[in-house]
Amino acid sequence: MSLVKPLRLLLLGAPGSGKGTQTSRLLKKIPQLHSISSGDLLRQEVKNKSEIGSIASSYISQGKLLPDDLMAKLVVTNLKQSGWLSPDATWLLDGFPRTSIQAEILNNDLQNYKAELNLVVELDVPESVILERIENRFVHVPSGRVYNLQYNPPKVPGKDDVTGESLTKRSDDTAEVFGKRLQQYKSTLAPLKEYYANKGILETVSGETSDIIFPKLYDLVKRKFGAH
Ligand code: G5P
Ligand code: MG
Repeated sequence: MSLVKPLRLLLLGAPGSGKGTQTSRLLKKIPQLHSISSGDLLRQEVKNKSEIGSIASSYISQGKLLPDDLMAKLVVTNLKQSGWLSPDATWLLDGFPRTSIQAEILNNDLQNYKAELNLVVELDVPESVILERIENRFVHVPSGRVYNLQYNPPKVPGKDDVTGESLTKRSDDTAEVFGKRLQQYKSTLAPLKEYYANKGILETVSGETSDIIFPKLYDLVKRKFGAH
């Protein structure tokens, strides 16, 4: 699909709701789309043993959110370095902003470039199906590609389909940390949704599986931004 106007999309959703999965599918369908996942950025920092990485690893393994200003700086710097702070750029954010303070900081920065978010989609997936998904998740940290042993297993066990490099488990993909992440998500969601509802750009798509959600998400983007 080609878009008739720039799309700047935020995907909201509980841990394991399929933000990364939907991002990969959209990237395949919309050639001009780019994406940034705040969690992937942090995991790369941890892997590279950077200063931010050493701060991030303890927050992540405890299922706690990093400070708002640090997250905003990390993501906005990345947008800038990628050359996407322009009114013509089309991109999506996965996992940031996830507090209303982060949303305000981001909005102030994007306003300076006339590149504010113009669509926010909440992925609404029943809690009951999520835990099993992440207990079976393996990730390829350099690319952010995700696998699930049942749902989308790698072609060669333990290896990334594209690079052949080893897959790893996330430190926060345990039942205990998942519980904390879910609580955290619920406690910040209402003000965040209100922030974007007030801007008139909030939509929700619901479903038990990513296969049910994707066509709804794709149709929504097509209806609002697409040519064909
Ligand atoms: P992240 O990395 O942003 P979460 O917790 O928001 O992490 P997560 O876990 O990455 O979100 P997801 O991307 O929504 O989940 O889900 P996914 O990876 O696509 O799918 C989950 C699994 O299910 C995969 O194995 C996939 O293959 C499988 N799957 C998908 N669809 C289906 C299906 O239909 N059926 C089945 N059976 N399986 C399916 O954040 C991590 C941490 O980083 C910090 C925090 O510490 C956070 O906890 N952080 C931030 N801190 C502060 N502010 C921010 N903005 C921060 N962003 C990150
Ligand atoms: Mg993810």
